[in-house]
Formats: sequence, structure tokens, C-alpha cells
Amino acid sequence: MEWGKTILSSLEWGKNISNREEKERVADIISSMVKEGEIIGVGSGSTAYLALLKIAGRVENEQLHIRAIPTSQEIRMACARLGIPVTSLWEHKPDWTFDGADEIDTEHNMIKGRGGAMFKEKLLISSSPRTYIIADPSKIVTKLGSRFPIPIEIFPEALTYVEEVLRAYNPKEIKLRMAEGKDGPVITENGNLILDAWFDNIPNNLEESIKSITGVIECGLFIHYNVQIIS
Ligand code: ABF
Repeated sequence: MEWGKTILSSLEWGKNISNREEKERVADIISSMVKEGEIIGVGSGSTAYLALLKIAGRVENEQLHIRAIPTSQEIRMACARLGIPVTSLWEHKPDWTFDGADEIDTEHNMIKGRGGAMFKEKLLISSSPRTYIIADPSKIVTKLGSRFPIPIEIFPEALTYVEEVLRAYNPKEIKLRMAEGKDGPVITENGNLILDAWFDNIPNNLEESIKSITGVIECGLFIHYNVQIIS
């Protein structure tokens, strides 16, 4: 674990986290749930990252042997930096998963994917017998879509076609997600584009409808998934 340690430690994660106190509180709850030998799906975003930091503290102090299945390269690198061994869905089924969210409604439906990792996040949640969504209270909404668009990962050449079909579902606005400070679009870890689609109303079958469009890889709308919210 010495190889790469210097360069990885020089990366500065975790500064400028909003609502840090609230996020630390839910991160503590997740960390206290970890048991020896478990395979854990690790979500992305700052709340999941804080939970991973706390888990790493327990792993070191209590000499726990766990393995993580990361949902993004960023979290994979964080695992490397923190000395948490990783595995994959080819080799292991997770015992459980934790992840963050952008919006959660009263029925525990969610919008996720500000980091663009919703495909792998949904895969981990679907593969896990239990998932805990850790969210500071600012994430709880009465109506899904009130603050965030639905992110939709699409195969690049399907851009025009998907946009045309999406219009039939009456979005308020559809935008290609652009890379911050650059002229080009965000390219996901899977080499795809992201469309951000704002809707006034999000019916329960919208996730299914979006996913049925050829060229859509995944979307960040999570309707009726098996998740427990820790808020
Ligand atoms: C991941 O991290 C994403 O699905 C979601 O968009 C984001 C939440 O980040 P944070 O915890 O930083 O608010 O869970």
C-alpha cells in the first residue's frame, strides 16, 4: 500500500463540504454499521466520502477486513488512499451499500447523479440486499424535481434522437451538461454524455419511460427502490 501513497495523499479531498456537521452525523451512523468481513457498496458525493473516511478510521483502529465496491473512480481513488481494498460486482455481491442523494421525497423516491455516476450507483443499489441513503435534511423535498433536473446518461451519438424523444414527455428544459470552466460537454466515466432534464411534474412511470429510449444508458431518477433513508 506504500506505492502511490504520496501522490494520492497530496490530493485534497473534503475541503469546502456544505452542511458538513449534518453530513458528519449521518456518516457516523453508517460507519457504526460496518462489520468484520463485509463487502460494502460505496456511493459517491461528499456525504458518502465522509462516511468512507470514518469507516477507514474504524478499519485502521479495529483491524477490520472489509472490501469496498466503489461507484466512481473518485471513490475508488479515495479507497486506495485510505487503504480500503476494493473488489467488483464480477467477484462479489455487496452485503449492503450506502450512498448520498440530491433530492428525496416522502415516498423515498430520489434524484441522484450530480456527479454523473448514477449508472453505477443504480447498479450497486439494485445489486444490494440493503441500501442506506445518507442525506442531510436539506435533501428532503415535498416534490421531486423542485431543485434538481433529472440527469440522463446517453450514448454520445444518440444525443439528437434522445432529445427529440424526451420532448414528448414535456420537460421544462433540457440541457447538455457542460464541463465546468471548459467549452466541451461532461464525458462520464463510461464515455457518455449527460442531458439534464427539468420537469414540473414527475409521474412514477417517468423513470421507465426515459430508460426505454434507445441510446439512454441510465437516468438519475430512482422510483420505488429498496432503500432506507438516514437523515
Ligand atoms: C451521489 O452524490 C450522487 O448521486 C448525488 O448526486 C451526490 C450527492 O452528493 P453530496 O453528498 O455531496 O450532496 O450520491
